[in-house]
Amino acid sequence: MKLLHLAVIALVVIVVVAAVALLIPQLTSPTTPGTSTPTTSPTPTREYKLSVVVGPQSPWGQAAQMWADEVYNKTGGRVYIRVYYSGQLFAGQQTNEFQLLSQGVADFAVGSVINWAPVVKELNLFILPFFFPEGANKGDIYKAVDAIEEGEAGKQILQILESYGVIGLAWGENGFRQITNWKVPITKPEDLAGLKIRVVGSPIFIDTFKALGADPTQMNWADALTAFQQKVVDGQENPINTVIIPYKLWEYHKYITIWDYAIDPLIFAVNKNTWNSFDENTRQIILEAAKKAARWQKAMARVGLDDGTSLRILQEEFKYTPQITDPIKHLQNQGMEVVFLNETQRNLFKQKMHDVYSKWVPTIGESLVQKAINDVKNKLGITIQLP
Ligand code: X2X
Repeated sequence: MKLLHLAVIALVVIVVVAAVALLIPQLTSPTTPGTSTPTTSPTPTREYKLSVVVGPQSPWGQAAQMWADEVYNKTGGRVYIRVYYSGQLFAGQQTNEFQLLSQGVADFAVGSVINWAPVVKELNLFILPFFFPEGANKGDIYKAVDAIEEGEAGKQILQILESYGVIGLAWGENGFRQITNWKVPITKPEDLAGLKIRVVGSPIFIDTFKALGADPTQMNWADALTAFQQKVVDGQENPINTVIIPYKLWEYHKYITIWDYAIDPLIFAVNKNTWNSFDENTRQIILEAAKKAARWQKAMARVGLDDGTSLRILQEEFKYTPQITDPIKHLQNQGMEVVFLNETQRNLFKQKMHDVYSKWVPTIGESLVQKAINDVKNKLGITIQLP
């Protein structure tokens, strides 16, 4: 009798464990805007890994999950992509992400070009300091980014990625990078003198900040918040909607200067072998899902900072209104002092960039830089002047 009891208990335990194991993929794949919970029962053949540097509090991380959810839903659960947030796949060393993707350790990534730029030198195009023109109208600078991504320069960049075994499916955006610090409002290059600034691992940042008289130090994002907290560094630079707000940087820094000095596009990408392993129909689903998530994500990165286009995209196409639609006001409400640079002030910074351009334009490739200049000229009629 005792034995029978034990057998029944063991059976119950086995059934419960099996049920929980089956449920786990759904539980760890939260629904993001624009997606719904899968209706078909999942039969994933294996787990695909997607790498992202930030956490789920950023629209960058949320879009990665949105992409994964959409693929899962549209393939009826056949393709299950697990999002590894906050650099889990590369143990916090964010400049390693591209290699892991190109080797297939990660199958997918929503990656920042900045983190990939140490490997793919051409990607430094986007971080050429003060390259992107403000233009005459609010939002022109964003149109210049689109012109390059959709133009000849963008096409060449995607071909270059492919030669490394990485297929770029859609362009998202971390955003224009703005500088924050706890010490002084920055209105002119001299204000940066001696300020310790945390920068990302691409060497162009070191050259740029040294040329401005600052004291740059490379650090992974995984270690940055502690460094801000302990004032190991005085400042940092990152985009407002995707990093500064989600990570509440006002808790460390009082001052922010909107100087749009570098753009950080994201690329929704897949390892080439992984891509080739899918049939045509599945590839189409993955591509469409990437485009949709990237469109939502790019609008989230720009909302309240462009000419109103992004808010319209979110509301009309996605039936989604973000919690914060006026990010600048939000920063001010949190106690930040926001400095805007006019064109003359911005030019004072740009004029200091001569040596950075002499070194980096040849590294990126003169012809690619020229293609980007032409893309902007052809689309917007704006002529980019190099320092
Ligand atoms: O590390 C950064 O500053 C971040 C989060 O913006 C990137 O991954 C480039």
